[in-house]
Amino acid sequence: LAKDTFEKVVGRIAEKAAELAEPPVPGAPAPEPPSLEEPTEPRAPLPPRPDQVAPAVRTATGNDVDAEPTVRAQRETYLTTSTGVRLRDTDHSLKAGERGPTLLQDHHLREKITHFDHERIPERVVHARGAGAHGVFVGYGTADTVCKAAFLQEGVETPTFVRFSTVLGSRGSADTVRDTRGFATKFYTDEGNFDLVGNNIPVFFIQDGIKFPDVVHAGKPHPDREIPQAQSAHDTFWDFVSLHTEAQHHTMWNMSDRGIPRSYRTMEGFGVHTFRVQNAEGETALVKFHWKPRLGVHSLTWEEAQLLGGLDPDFHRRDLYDAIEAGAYPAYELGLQVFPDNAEQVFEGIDLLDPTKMVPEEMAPVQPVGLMVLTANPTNFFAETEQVAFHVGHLVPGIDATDDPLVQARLFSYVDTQLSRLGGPNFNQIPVNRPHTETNDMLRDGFHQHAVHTGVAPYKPNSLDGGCPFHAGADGDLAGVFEHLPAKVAEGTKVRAQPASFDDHYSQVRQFWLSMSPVEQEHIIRAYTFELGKCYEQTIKERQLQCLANIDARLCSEVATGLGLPAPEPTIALQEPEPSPALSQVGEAWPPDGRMVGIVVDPDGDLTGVEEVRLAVFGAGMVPLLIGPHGGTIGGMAVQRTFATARSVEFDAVLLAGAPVPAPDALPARDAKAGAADTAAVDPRVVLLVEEAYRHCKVIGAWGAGETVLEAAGVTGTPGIVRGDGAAEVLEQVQEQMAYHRVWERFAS
Ligand code: HDE
Repeated sequence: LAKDTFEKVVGRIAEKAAELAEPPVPGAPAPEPPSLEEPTEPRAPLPPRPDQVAPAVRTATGNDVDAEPTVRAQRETYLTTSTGVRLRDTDHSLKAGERGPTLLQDHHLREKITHFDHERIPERVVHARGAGAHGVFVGYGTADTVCKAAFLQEGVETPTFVRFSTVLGSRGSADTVRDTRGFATKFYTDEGNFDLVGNNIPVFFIQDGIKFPDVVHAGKPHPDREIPQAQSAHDTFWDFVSLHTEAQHHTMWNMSDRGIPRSYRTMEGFGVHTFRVQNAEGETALVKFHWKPRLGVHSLTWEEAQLLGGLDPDFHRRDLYDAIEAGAYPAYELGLQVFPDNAEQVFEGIDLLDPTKMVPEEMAPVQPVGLMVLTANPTNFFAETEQVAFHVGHLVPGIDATDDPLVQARLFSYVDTQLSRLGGPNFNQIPVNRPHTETNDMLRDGFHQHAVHTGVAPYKPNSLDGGCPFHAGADGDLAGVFEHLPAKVAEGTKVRAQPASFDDHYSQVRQFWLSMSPVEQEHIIRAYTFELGKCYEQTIKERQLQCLANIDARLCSEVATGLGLPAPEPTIALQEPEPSPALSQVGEAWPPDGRMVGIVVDPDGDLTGVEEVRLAVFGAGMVPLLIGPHGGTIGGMAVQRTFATARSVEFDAVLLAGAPVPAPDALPARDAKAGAADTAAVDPRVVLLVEEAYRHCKVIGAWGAGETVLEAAGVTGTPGIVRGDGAAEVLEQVQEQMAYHRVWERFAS
């Protein structure tokens, strides 16, 4: 179902792109190369490039944004003031003589500078750094038995906007830090907007929303020096999570490879909370939402993540935009875990209202209900990605929140935060936030009011505006009408307390640990050792080791050894939960779409087969990047990366074609490895590329003289090194192995 839907969506996008592309005029002269001078002839503003044409954003009244005069931007050929008066000079301020002081009456200068002074808005208090994309969601109709929401019906297509994010860092921080990732989706459904504001981790640090400022203050930089940026490897974070032990489950996920995703395209998403849904017959059920990436779940290695923080802090953004532009559309299947809506709201002993617990997929399989394909990049980052405002309370008929105390607080927080972030109560009028349905909300005035409301009676009941707007459903037809799903409220006294079922903070953490493969466990040990090693306070390290002792003795003792501290005994009886294989990322084969393959070539070497390999890589839906000693072209093929600009972290696999490139005089080659052939002459940047690709367990292929580079880098004869006589044969084997993301055996060696 997913494959068919994906192909249908992609087919339609390709048709649209073909329509937008200008047809070539037969016999037309070749276009003039662009001039290096500043253009002087007036011309209409440049339209967005075809790949930037976002799905039509309709306004609240259902019009195309382009047709709506209030939101039209920048149409005039000539420069104007913001009030539309044409200007002939924006380069010089108005002065009393050429060398004189600037005059206060220069209203163009003041307008330009004042607007600039106010260009920034407050960044999000959490999830400040993000990347967005437009998409389309197609329902399979399989959710019908539990949920009547119109967008889940079979074949219904719903435009979406997704924003992925890190949590702790500022807007300008690096993408690849160890952190939770946000995965927030706005569905512009025919019944109004539905926002699924999830994360890539299915559990949360806290069980009650009142603790949110505490966990965020602990994770953010220290208030005195404002360091460290965008990371949890510091005292305040570990102080909090070691004292507030319900955070241990989320923290374990952060310390695992899930904390450093390879790409937003290879990340799962989770609604975290349990939601209540209702079908057309009025029956209710409890569900948890899951996003499953079509390309599988895949992560960076820690060293890659650190290198990327410096080499390409925009790595995840770039990866998302490039993949969409290249037509390798990221796709995610939406799935539901379904539980009976019983009075206790407990499933097989797991309290469904406790957001620090998840339900293993082996106990409640994730049932696919639709597919989302991300098909277009934003046209303007600020207008769309920055101004998009999500809210867990944006619900549609058939979906409601539960009494999970975390979601209850979120229902308040998301509107509240937009008031200061977007400067007033009218943020739902911003194009990216507008529903694609019609609205009639009787909300009036306020900062940034764009609508020119008619009528005199924005109140109900009224007779002056003919009683408009009317209550929906008054005629008994409840289709498309939102109603809170009736649920019995627990009886009791007002208390600041939580149920005893929330008290188990360790059994699922141990389950996660036991479900990991040996390689993944090793990564977790290293992550804890690194993070605690960055703390200064001895007591914090000791306290966290105590928490680890309550999870697993080996985990605790290995981290303790790394810290040079004794491993404590557990303070609780460790349980032996069934492992959940679905939690591990290792072992499955995945489609290759959008993977990056670096091809190292030497202009003077043997280029036989390189062009065929490039085309075959492209044909397989991957991105071939030619790496040469200089830019321009080699053998008629465009060079995308030079030895100076390429670094191993960008590639999922490396191919070595032709002869090894001799080191230029300025860069002395490394000493040849003992016993190696004539390798001293290989360019050291290529040697580094191969060494790193090897260390990060990527597949490396070489043919012909390219094999000399393997020897120079000392990476001969081990798993994931493919040699062969011809380029095609090597590529085939490389592709087979790439499906598993990495050469996992190599980690163990
Ligand atoms: Fe959020 N969260 N959150 N959160 N959250 C925000 O809203 C909040 C929580 C999540 O790309 C803020 O517009 C509270 C869980 C994402 O624009 C703010 C609590 C989950 C995003 C806020 C939580 C999330 C946010 C900051 C505890 C996973 C980014 C700016 C009760 C299910 C959305 C904003 C985007 C953003 C509050 C806990 C996901 C302050 C009070 C659990 C993906 O309103």
